Amino acid sequence: MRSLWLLLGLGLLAMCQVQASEEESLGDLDDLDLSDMDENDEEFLRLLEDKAKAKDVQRENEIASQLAEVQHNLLNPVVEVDLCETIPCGAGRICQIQDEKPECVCIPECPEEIDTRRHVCTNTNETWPSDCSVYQQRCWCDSRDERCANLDNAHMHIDYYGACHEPRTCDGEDLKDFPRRMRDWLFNVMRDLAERDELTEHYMQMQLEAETNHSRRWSNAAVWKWCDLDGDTDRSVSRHELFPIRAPLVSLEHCIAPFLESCDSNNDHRITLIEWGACLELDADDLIERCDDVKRAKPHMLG
Ligand SMILES: [Ca+2]
Ligand SMILES: [Ca+2]
Repeated sequence: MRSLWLLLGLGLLAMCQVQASEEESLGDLDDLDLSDMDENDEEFLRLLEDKAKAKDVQRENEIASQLAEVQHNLLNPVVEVDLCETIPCGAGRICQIQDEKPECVCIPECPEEIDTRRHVCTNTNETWPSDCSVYQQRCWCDSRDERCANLDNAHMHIDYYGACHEPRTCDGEDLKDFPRRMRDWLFNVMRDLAERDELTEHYMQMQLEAETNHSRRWSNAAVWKWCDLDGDTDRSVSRHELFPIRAPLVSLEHCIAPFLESCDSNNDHRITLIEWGACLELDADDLIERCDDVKRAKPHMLG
């Protein structure tokens, strides 16, 4: 392969040389004022020849140094390494090269959000224009940047999507009916994902089972969602792991927050599969822990 490139390089150089020497000889002829010259003046011809020789040597040297460069580049290819690729930065931070070292810095600018649906409400009950702006603010406070509005913001997190609003109370009847609605919702989400071919083979099977076996209809969807929420696969869902289900729904479903609170029946900030099933009013015997760990190990395979 290298020799092929070398040949190509040589070919290109040879073409340049021919073109350059053609231009030069034309230039030399143009420069000559033959009217004052004696054609037999040997001294003149010798000078002309010397000049031509000197030019040839100069060109030869130029070509030799260009060739040496081509050869050097072929033997020592410059591999560009993106140092930032190896550094994962948390939310609100991006990687920048500083003094030739990759470093995570606070994201300098967040996209301007006009859509009010992108607004977020934080646990401090403040409305921010976007999740990006919350993470950026947290980063500034964390790194004692002067743009930090309040040092407490270093611990701020998104409570739910949408502007902050007065919490609507979830009264007895709504909360009583909520497990049934939640089961329905989980089943429909799983069915949608299956139709869009966005489940792993393992969960596809569980979905098919839920469609065909009535006793598995709710329990398979419940097990799937519980496995899905358990991001670190420690077989319990922490409050933090509830974020993907809680944050988008709080504005729409005023009962979701009290419902999820109620799931952690022993109040240890973690929801086991048994607790999850009980809170969805499912029979414990129907709940079999069937998480697809292959999905966890190779998340990129899922596209
Ligand atoms: Ca977990
Ligand atoms: Ca618990």
